[in-house]
Amino acid sequence: MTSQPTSIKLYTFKSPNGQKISILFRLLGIDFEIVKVDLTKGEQKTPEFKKLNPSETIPVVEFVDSNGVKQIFGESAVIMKYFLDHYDTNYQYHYPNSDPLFYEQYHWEIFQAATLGPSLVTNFIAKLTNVTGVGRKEFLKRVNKYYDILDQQIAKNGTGYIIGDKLSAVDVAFYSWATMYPQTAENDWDSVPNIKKWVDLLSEHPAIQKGTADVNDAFPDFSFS
Ligand SMILES: N[C@@H](CCC(=O)N[C@@H](CS)C(=O)NCC(=O)O)C(=O)O
Repeated sequence: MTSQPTSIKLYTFKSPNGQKISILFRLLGIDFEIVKVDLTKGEQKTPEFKKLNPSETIPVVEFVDSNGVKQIFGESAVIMKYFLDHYDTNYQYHYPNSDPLFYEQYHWEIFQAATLGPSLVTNFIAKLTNVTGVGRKEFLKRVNKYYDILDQQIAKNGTGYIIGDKLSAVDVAFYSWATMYPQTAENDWDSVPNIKKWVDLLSEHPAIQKGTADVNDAFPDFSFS
């Protein structure tokens, strides 16, 4: 078994990308400390934070690896891969490269991190800054299109999960984004019945509850609505 990292810090905010990692940590039984980065105060733009992640985004992890080397990096998909490789060595929550689902899992994880997530954020910022007209309609159209793709995938897979027949890191990647469906798609749950059923199923899981609460409890005064 690969030896494990120590002194894990998660730089995060009460937002979907932050919750993605705290949920994964809870699922894998990883001890970690939350370092709050308040995006509403621009704390992601300070010189200190930019040394950790020049992209000025959370999540970022800092830890000491099994060779005693300090590691610091961002990008939620990479953070997930690192901790799954080190803590899920018997593949309870992801698929090895010998599995037919190996590339499909990365298809969905990258679709979340590179396609659905950024579209939601762009639309959300457009809404906050009162962008109207064709631009705004286009952003919203994309958001709804990507949620529909997820809804259809859950129906097509037919097991209650996004891929395969077990809860996996793919479900974790989408969960915190999907719970914001009414605000981000500006639509009601009836439009995505398969996502709704899947959200309800995952919401019962203790690790998902705990990982969501970790981040929410750290920022009690902030709400997206
Ligand atoms: N591709 C990055 C996106 C991270 C991201 O956009 N994080 C948002 C919060 S959900 C953020 O930190 N935004 C701050 C900003 O853009 O100033 C990832 O998956 O980690």
